[in-house]
Amino acid sequence: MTASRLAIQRLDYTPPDFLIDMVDLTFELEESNTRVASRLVMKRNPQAADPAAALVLHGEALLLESVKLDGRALASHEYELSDDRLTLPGVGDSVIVEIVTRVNPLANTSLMGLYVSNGNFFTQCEAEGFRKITYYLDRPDVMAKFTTTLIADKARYPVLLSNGNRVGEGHLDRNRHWVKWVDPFRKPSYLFALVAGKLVSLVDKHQTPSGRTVNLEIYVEPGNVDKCHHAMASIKKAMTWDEQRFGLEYDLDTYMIVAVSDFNMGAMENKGLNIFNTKYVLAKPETATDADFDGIESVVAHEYFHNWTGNRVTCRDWFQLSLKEGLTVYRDQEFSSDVGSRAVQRIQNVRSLREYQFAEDAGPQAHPVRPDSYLEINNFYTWTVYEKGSEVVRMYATLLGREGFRKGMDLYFRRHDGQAVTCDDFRAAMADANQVDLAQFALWYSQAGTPQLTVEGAYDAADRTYTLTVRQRCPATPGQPVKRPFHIPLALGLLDQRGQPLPLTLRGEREAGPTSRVLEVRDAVSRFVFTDLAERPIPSLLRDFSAPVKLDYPYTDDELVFLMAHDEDDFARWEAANTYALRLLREGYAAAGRGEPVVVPERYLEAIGKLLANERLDPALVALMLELPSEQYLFEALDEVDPALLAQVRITVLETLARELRGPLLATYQRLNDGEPYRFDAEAVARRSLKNVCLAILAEREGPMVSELLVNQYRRADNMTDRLAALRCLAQREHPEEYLEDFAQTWQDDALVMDKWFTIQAVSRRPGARTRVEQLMAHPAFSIRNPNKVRALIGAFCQQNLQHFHALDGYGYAFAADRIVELDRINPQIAARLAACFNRWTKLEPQRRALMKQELERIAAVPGLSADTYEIVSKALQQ
Ligand code: B3K
Ligand code: ZN
Repeated sequence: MTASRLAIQRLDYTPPDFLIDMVDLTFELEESNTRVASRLVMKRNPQAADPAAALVLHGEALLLESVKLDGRALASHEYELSDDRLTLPGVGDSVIVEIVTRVNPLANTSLMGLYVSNGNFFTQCEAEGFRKITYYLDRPDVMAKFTTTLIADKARYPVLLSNGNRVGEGHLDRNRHWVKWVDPFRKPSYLFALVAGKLVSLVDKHQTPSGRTVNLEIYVEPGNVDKCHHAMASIKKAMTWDEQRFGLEYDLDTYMIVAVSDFNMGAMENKGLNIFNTKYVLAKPETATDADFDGIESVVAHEYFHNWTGNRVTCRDWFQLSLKEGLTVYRDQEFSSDVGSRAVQRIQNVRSLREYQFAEDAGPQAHPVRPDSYLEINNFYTWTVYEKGSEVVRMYATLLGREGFRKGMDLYFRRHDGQAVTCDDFRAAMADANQVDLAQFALWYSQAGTPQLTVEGAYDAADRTYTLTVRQRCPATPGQPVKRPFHIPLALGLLDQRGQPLPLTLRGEREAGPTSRVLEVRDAVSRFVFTDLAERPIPSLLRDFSAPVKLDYPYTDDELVFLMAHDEDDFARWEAANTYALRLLREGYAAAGRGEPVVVPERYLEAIGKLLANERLDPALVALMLELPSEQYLFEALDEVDPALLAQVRITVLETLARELRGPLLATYQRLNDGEPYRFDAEAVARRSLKNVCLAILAEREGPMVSELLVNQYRRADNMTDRLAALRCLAQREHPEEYLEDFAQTWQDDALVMDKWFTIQAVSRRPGARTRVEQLMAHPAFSIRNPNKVRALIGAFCQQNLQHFHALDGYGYAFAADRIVELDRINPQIAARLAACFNRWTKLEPQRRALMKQELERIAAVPGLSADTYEIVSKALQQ
């Protein structure tokens, strides 16, 4: 790591010394030598702390050709140049700066700034990539109007795109052409984008309620247009939803999406020109699973929603990242809930929140939703900023109600359209629009860690009252030893012994209350007394997961089964099944650790059997209730973990289900495996999900009957969801080679399908998986420079293959460390993401703990490590 790289502190924020009114950029695009000419119309910021400050521009890996100040070329002694800055002293109050730089996009493997992928040009500027294109005030609170002219070879780059509206084009010498774009909206540099290349497009139109027509264009490489229809349908759905739910319309004449196969993350919301990972655009039933289709719909919506929450109103500084990300995740989750099943959406979101965000919040990288410091901002695009951030936004909606939340949003846009603001500004809009005090609520932004609620219930028969005592505490996190109590919305219901919902009337209330309500927990210990109850009720707590907390209530097994069957809240029904399954897995793990057999209680088997038999239930919900808590979730629930034992216990439980519930599982599978041609709609997706969960459980037992089911499904499927579900199971059984080869033969030319093939092998429990992963790194479809490939093969092995990654000879850890060091030189962001597989080393049993620590130390000692990887590894070691 470069020694000059110091942590940036939130409290050090100062307004910029200069502002930029207008930027005029001209790119002469050539693969290894692109010329960038920039003309900045600037003025001093009246809010600046130092009215005589020098003009300091950010810049990295640039070759500076010339600088002019108000038309006068500067000699090299008139400015100062360092690795990451260009300093111009003695600048007046308003000034025109003209800079020419050269960059090498072909050599840019970091995929930040301007780079080449498959012969086409792309940019990625968030968070600080623009400074790799030209010298600039590369910070989100400097918002300017951009004009961009692109010049390139006509034949190689027929399509030239940038933000805003296309205002002119023409021909030039040497077979070149130019296109000029003007973006009428002020924006920070992180939202700048350009694309140039040989691309084809799918086009459509959308009519806004105010009567404007928006052109919709999706650009992909030739041959892929037939895979863009779902993405196009998703844009239109998202536009309509935002108009109806939040009264927000799109503001430019054209909305463009471009798909690229080399991309660090999912997608990027550049103004008017979103750039997407191909994974979140390209899909047809033969190549994409139902989960892929859902992912596309929600990422397309997410990026579109950023146009208001992120672009029109942006972040003052990067510590406020959750202002746009938490809010936009909340918006995309609400969209998915409204166009699909709300309960299923909620359960899936909560499941990943618990698996990944709770783990992050309990480990060495724990940070508040609004962090206080960072070495490398790209490390803070985290589960906490995104998913916990979205839970924080959701809590406003839970506390204020749907209408109150809408009032807050309206006020937020009225006050801040066109501005760069803070999380406090958002909270103030919510509070002011509803005239409520949200001061204590601010702790959700500043305190890290997952609050723990412990709830007790006491029934007083004489008094006919039921008292709930709620205690909250929050564990210490790095730099935050002591926490104050949070303001927590706790949604709940009470059921009578027959499963009927009871009216919830708090002591002092005159009228009987509703059967579900939200309590506001504000103190370390809070008590709520419900009156007029004829018998001891069964509480249904944290309905709809009303706050991102862990809740502990001493349910008996019988009560959990009761809630699974009767709760009127679908989330709570699933939660009861999930709690019961977690309980039996923990007990199984403890038993296995003592050398005793793993037992699955009869009571649980019976409850699952009943679910399977009940054809009136939503199959998607039954599928979710049937799925055991993941290995990741279980890992977090245990101490001194032996990951191999954990994985084995989970398999033993699945085998038991496969044996004891063979009849009902098979019957359900056969009922849903109806041979109907593929359809993509909610009902068909739900049926496939339950069918394939049943199949996966049945496949945990060897035997010819199940093999035949798997092979038949693999061979006969007319869609990727079913084919992949079968292949995934086949890959864990004896002799999967034939099917894996067949799959690769069929799909060798489809990069996204080959990613699935890599992952299936990377997560295999079969002996020899690790050798296979090494062999696959040499496969022609693999490239260590492509982030999707790294995630599909190396990431999947290190994060999802518990048995082999945690092998006791230390092979997996050494393999991961080698790859992290290798990747760090190619693409630091991807290296740092992979390094997260070492975060939880202190939770392991002593032998593996020592092995992992050794590898972390080895990485930390590598000279010239990027700030990205250094930050993750050093924090992991500090715990
Ligand atoms: N805003 C981008 C993420 C940028 C990540 C930079 N390292 C995508 C999104 O959240 O919509
Ligand atoms: Zn986002």
